[in-house]
Amino acid sequence: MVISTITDQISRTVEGVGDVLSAPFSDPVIRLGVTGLSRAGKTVFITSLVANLMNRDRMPQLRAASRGAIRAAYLQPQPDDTIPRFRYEDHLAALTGNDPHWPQGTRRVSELRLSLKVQPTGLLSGIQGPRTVHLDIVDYPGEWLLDLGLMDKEYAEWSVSVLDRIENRAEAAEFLALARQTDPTADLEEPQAQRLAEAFTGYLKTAREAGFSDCTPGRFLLPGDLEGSPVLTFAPLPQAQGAGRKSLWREFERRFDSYKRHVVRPFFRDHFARIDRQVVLVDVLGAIHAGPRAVEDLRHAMADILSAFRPGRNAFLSRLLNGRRVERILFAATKADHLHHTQHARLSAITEALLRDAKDRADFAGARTEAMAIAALRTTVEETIDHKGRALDVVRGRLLETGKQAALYPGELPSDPARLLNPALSGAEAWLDADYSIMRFAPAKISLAPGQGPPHIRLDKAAEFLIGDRL
Ligand SMILES: Nc1nc2c(ncn2[C@@H]2O[C@H](COP(=O)(O)OP(=O)(O)OP(=O)(O)O)[C@@H](O)[C@H]2O)c(=O)[nH]1
Ligand SMILES: [Mg+2]
Repeated sequence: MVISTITDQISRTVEGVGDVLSAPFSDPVIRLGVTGLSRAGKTVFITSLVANLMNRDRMPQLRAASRGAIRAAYLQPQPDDTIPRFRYEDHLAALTGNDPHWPQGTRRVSELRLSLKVQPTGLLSGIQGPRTVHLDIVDYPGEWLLDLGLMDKEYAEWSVSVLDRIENRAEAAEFLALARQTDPTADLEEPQAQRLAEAFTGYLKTAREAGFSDCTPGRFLLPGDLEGSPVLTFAPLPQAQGAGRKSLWREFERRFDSYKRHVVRPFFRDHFARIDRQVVLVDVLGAIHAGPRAVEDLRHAMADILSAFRPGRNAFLSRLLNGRRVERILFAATKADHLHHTQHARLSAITEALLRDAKDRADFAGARTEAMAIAALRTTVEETIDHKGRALDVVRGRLLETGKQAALYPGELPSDPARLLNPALSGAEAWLDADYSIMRFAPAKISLAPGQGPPHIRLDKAAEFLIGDRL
């Protein structure tokens, strides 16, 4: 009787220990942030990455996959109940269904948990069963990182710097005219506040379309649920002497603080500060195609975005991170399927050079960084055609607009990145000695064999860099 109680207790204790070890909270978690400017390719990247981690035949460069250590990969409920789930199934159906098309743009943060069952190799392989590693993927707009610059600023200081910067921009003429007519010391009238905010938002939109990257506050462009709320109803105003408590100026000052407290701070606290690994997607080809000004703007935008990975410079972020760091950052030039593979190394080199400034200034000590050219979803096949007696390496795909097949020769990228970056830096209007064209391809109709994910370029190499060491 006594003995059985004792053994009972022992077995229960052992069971208890086992429970703790295998309970979800003790499994290792990798939090992977996926960001980039609007249309950089975040949604397509996450969809294809997850599909290719679930069906791994196209992932030879992910070593855990090629040596067979990943036994299974499956979706699980994510850890954060209040963040929208990444709509993986919808996006995959869009990309790989009968009528393949690109997914819609995303306006909010979203999250997805993929769990991997991994069999340890080496010494432990004989003794240990498979363990579970959770990969929590967070999709967030790069534009939101730009708001970090607001955290260390007061409204007055922010207003002066914005008004200075946009003084000579044609896109800002309408807003500036309205701001000049406004008496900031007059009592707040909500319709007037709304007109100012609308004009300022209008400026931000056209400025972004014109290629300017300093378009903050970021949530004015992607308001989501906050659309129309007071926290987004303010604008920069000239410094006002003696603005009273009920004045427009004071109210805008209060709303600016509220924006920092209720919009910017929670994003950095709840999402950014928890990221272990980060991929920054950059549409370098798109910018090259748009011309030197777009390349220079992209360079600026990336420098601003990457300052978020340089916490030492920002008191707010340093406090928040408290010594924590992103361990690895991948800079990926997306949509490389527009180029024949013979040019991929040049695209990587240009990407690396484009970000060098930002990288050099950023103190990434402790974080490993790498640049590569990838395509999350390959829409083309390669061909060599005869063009006026010369062999030309092209890619062929289905055009988005007409559905017709077309061959694309996008132009030859220079082997020395400076040949692109210098004219961009010195304000050239057009490329002098070359022309870069681009076509928009639709996703190709594909039939996937069992075990295969969607076709891609170097997604496996990207995955190896981002998570390979933890599998
Ligand atoms: N050819 C090709 N085009 C791509 C690829 N990835 C993205 N694109 C193109 O880029 C567009 C934007 O891709 P998304 O993944 O929706 O970009 P996003 O960063 O999520 O965009 P937002 O959610 O609007 O910020 C797509 O509609 C495609 O036209 C790729 O691997 N190959
Ligand atoms: Mg998206």
